[in-house]
Formats: sequence, structure tokens, C-alpha cells
Amino acid sequence: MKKLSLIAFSALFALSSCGGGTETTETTSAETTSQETAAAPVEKEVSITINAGDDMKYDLPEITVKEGQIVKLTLNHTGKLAKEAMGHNWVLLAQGTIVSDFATKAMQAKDTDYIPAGAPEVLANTKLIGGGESVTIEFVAPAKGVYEFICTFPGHSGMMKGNFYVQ
Ligand SMILES: [Cu+2]
Repeated sequence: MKKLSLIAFSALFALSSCGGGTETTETTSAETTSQETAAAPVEKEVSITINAGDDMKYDLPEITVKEGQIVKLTLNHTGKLAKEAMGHNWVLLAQGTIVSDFATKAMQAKDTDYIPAGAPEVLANTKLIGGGESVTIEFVAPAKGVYEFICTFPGHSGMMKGNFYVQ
């Protein structure tokens, strides 16, 4: 009985771990039986697109990646306003960062587009962009856990924030 339920469980697990919602062009080979104990392979790279417009909102409230994955993140500013009035960036913060404190510190870093130079809180960030612009960065996903991301343009982090899950 115990063995049977274990098999049922691992079959369930295999099913659920395949449906992560990532776009993949791989063809599925349903007949394969040789990989019965192997975990679902982790893609080396993952591409993420996040949009933000003049309404001061990210269109993704959360992002999920896997530990060690190369994350290619593209931020599109879908609005029309200039960088000086409605600039956006995407900043991934280290765990334990007090977001409001960091946002206040970032606000004073206008010369460096609101990214304080050498700030240990910043794990990854895009540059600041204005309406119609786009930027892509690449970084390695940090250790498993929950992180926060924000836009550090003054006044934006209250609305422009989200969770970044590393599994
Ligand atoms: Cu912003």
C-alpha cells in the first residue's frame, strides 16, 4: 500500500512540476519512461517582460524564477511622459531591506538616476527610462527565497512594487 501511494504521489508531482506556465518550444515525448525519477529540468535562462506606463503601475505584481537561472528581464515604459516626470526602473532588493527607508535614500540619488552608488541593498537594477523606452538586463537569480522589487523614482515605490520569488 505504501509503495503504491508513493508512486501515485510522484506521478502527481511530476505532473504538477511540468505545468509551470513557462513558454517552451520543446516537444513533449509522452512515451519516454526513462526519466521517471528525474526532477523536471530547470531551464538555464528565463525571460521576463514587465511593463509600466504613465499610470505608475507594473503589470506584474509578482515574478517567479528558479535559483541560479539567468534572468533576462525587460522593462518597457509603455507611457508617453518623459523620464524626468515619469521615469521608471526595476530594482531588485536584498532580503531584509526596509523598502521605505531604501526608497528615501534612493530619492536623494538623482545624479545616479535614483540608484544610490554601491548600495548593498541593490541586487539587480535597470537604468531609469522614460515613455516609449525599453531596457533589458541580465542577472543570475539569487538564493531561494522571497525578494521585493520596486521603482526608485521619487514617489513611485508605494505603487510600483512586487514580490520576486526564487524557487
Ligand atoms: Cu516608476
